Amino acid sequence: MKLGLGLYRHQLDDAHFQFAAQAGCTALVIHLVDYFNQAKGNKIGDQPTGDLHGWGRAGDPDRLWDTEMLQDIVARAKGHGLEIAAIENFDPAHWHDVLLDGPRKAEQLEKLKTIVRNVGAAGIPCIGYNFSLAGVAGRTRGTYARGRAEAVGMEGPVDDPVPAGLVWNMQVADKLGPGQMPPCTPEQLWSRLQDFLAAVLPVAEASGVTLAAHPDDPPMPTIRGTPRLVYQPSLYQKLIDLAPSPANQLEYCLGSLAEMTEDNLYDCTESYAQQGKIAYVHFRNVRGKVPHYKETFVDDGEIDMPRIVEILHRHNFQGVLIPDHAPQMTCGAPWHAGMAFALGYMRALLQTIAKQP
Ligand SMILES: [Mn+2]
Repeated sequence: MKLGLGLYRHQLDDAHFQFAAQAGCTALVIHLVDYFNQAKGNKIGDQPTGDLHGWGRAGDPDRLWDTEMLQDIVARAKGHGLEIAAIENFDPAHWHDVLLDGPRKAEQLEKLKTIVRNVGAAGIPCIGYNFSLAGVAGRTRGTYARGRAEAVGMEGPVDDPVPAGLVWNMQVADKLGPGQMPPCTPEQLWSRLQDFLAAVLPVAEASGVTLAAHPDDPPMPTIRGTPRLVYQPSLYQKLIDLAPSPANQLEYCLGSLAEMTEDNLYDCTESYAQQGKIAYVHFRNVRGKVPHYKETFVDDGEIDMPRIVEILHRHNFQGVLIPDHAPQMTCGAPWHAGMAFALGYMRALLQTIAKQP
């Protein structure tokens, strides 16, 4: 098992690479989507939360992530002893009609194939994605964590409709509205996922890239009137069975899974680890379940984290653990302190388990 850190687009610089290396990381998971671009209600410096207008403006639909740009990041990280283990999330600008089943779907599936080929050519082995219409939306921010540390949570369902032009919680049109996102049934959304996997998985396999699915965050059956796919742990099995392929993998978010209302997290982790389907792990902790939960410090939530590490170790999991989110610590560098605390805890667990047979 490797220790890694997730970095947002604006953090892909030497100072953040050095910070990761200093905390004992050997891997990074990087975001290339700029969630904070032109965003009024989305404060930079922590994970994006936004408001009912979403996060920021999506990227340039005609500018795909090219191999040269990716190789530059790989080389700069390597200079700090870090591998790029995965890219997290596609840009809604590149795949909104894949999610919506819209008129540019065929064109955008080709774009995704090009991106996957470029990622493989740069030697990056994984892309995490979240097949979702509303995206990560409907969460609140408050002094929820230990010592009144600022963290993210949910305080009841959020069913305000999604305005037209907002997809995956980012603005893909020049302005939002008039009107709303077209309606979609759960069956239609599963069918769209199947179309995506059928088109892109063969290219991923040929490119040496795995596609790793994040569960829904927050894991409600619906958010903002749109259906969700993986809002119970057992629904991950449906996603696995939908497209048998070694490249069809999971971005295993412990926090989101623990926020779900059914199934046993430890049994599910056994099952998915045993199947070899866990690409990498979002190693974070929570208290409560949807629609009322709070993110916590990694040692302070309801998940028995050492037990999770023991299960992964027993199934010879070789991938990366990253903190995902951490509460902001009260000091001059709230994000850094929160991450350093999580990484120190994780490093201790990994050193301890490495001594087990
Ligand atoms: Mn996550």
